[in-house]
Amino acid sequence: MYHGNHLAERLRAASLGAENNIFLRNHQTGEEVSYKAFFANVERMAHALVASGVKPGDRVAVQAPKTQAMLELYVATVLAGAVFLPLNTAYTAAEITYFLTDAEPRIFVCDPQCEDELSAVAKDAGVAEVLTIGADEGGSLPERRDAAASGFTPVPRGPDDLAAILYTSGTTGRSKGAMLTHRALASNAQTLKESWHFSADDVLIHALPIFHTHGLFVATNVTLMAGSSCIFMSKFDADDILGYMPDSSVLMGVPTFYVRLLEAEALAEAAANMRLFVSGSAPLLAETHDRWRVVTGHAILERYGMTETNMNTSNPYDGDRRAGTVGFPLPGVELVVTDPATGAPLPQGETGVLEVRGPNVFAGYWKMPDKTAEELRNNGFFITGDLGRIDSDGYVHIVGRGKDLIISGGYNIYPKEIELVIDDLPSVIESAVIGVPHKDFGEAVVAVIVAQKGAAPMAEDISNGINHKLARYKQPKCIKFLDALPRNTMGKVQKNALREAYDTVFQ
Ligand code: MCA
Ligand code: AMP
Repeated sequence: MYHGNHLAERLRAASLGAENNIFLRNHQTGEEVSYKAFFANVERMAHALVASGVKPGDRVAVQAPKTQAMLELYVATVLAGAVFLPLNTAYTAAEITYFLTDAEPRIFVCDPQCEDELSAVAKDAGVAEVLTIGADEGGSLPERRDAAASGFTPVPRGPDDLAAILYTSGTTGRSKGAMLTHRALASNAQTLKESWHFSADDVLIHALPIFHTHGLFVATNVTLMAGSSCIFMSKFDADDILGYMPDSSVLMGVPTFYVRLLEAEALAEAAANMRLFVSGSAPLLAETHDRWRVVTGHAILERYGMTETNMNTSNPYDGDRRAGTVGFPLPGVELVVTDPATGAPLPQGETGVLEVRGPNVFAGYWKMPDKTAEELRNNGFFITGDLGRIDSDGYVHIVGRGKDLIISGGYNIYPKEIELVIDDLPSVIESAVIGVPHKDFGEAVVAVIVAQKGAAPMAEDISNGINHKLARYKQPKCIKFLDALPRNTMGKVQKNALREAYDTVFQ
């Protein structure tokens, strides 16, 4: 086993001696890319980054389509000792402005189609250079890669050096950059590879976006670290996935993937030879787990993670994968349940806040020492904000969220961010944003609005007013107007009452 510290070297180690094995089959182009070809491009890409002035510790920000070139950029950034900072492709220019200003990247890579608009944004944020990667694998960065020399000696990095920053929405409406070290990412990928029995024989169906932990670190790092192959799809498509299943072994997805796949008649036959189905990022309904088992004979393996911690718990590979639970703490991860008021550990079986400690935990929030101190204890435990309990068999159950968070189709949405934008509209006095059950997305966003007297805006006016400020997936799928928001005696908006009132709007 390879025990180096450098994430890029760890990701390459398994394929050394087996360089002609296929790393990636590109759904768009049909091309098969060997490990040798992939890492040759990574090395050239690293030269191109250095030629652009990227130095160790510099951030490389990217909002680009899911492509092989973007994966190369990820590994090349880490190889060059820099810090990879991927951004959701749904973010608007207004949202990108915040990230670039906060993270101060050396370069920003975007879709050529957005180059004009985003170059102006990047310039205002003080970014030195803007490069592009397009959905067709072209763009100015791939051009520079192809012109660069081959071979690249990894820039030495220690286990505590940063490999990536991933922004995660915040309760105050301001996103926080989670600083992820070489140790955190490499150790978690190694643990998952072993826990889920990944090997060079595996073929993973990769249909998740690569700007979040699930698609980038869980799916991609584990594939690379095991020397496995992946079928690289630009986005989720149920029919395409069913078509690939007979020649694949593993699928990783958010619960919406499984809900949608269950609608297909061909599922049972397609899934017959699969080895493993993994779900995470949001709660998988026990009903979905049970139906999947009945139709395919497979028990979906549910696991639990966060941007700040990578993966914390997993149902067992061998053993009972229990519906409605997220399994056991992964090897090396400690998980305790604490009293939300005092922070003291609670007796086994009681419900409280989940806290985790281990090599997987992040190094803190970028440029936010106060936030870091609030959530990361001196003793190394990270306060997740999730509410849970451990049952008598040791299985962890997530029973709710202490934080005011909506998870829609695996994307996290903080109501405060939406409320701030809606409240800013001239016709609005105040708003409350809630998540309610949705068959496809698990939860979906509803905005409840109190309008100015006499203004009487329509739902359409609100949608038009926020359209350019918020990514589409964050925008309310239902808008309701009230004369006043329900409040308790302390004056606090009673979101529970609103959730109850609008519980069935999508049914
Ligand atoms: C798309 N739309 C959504 C979502 N996705 N609305 C709410 N929630 C969503 N998740 C909207 C679009 O803006 C668009 O709206 C309409 O739905 C159709 O868009 P389309 O792109 O066609 O959607 P889709 O392809 O059907 O996408 C649904 C999806 C996708 C496949 C569920 O959202 C997805 O891949 N989700 C995975 C997210 C993920 O990777 N999360 C991991 C985070 P309009 O028509 O109005 O324009 S990492 C994490 O959470 C932790 C660490 C962990 O444990 O993994
Ligand atoms: P993120 O902001 O992407 O880091 O989302 C992390 C959050 O997703 C966690 O704090 C949980 O609330 C939620 N989450 C991830 N996996 C699961 C799961 N299997 N079950 C329930 N919630 C989950």
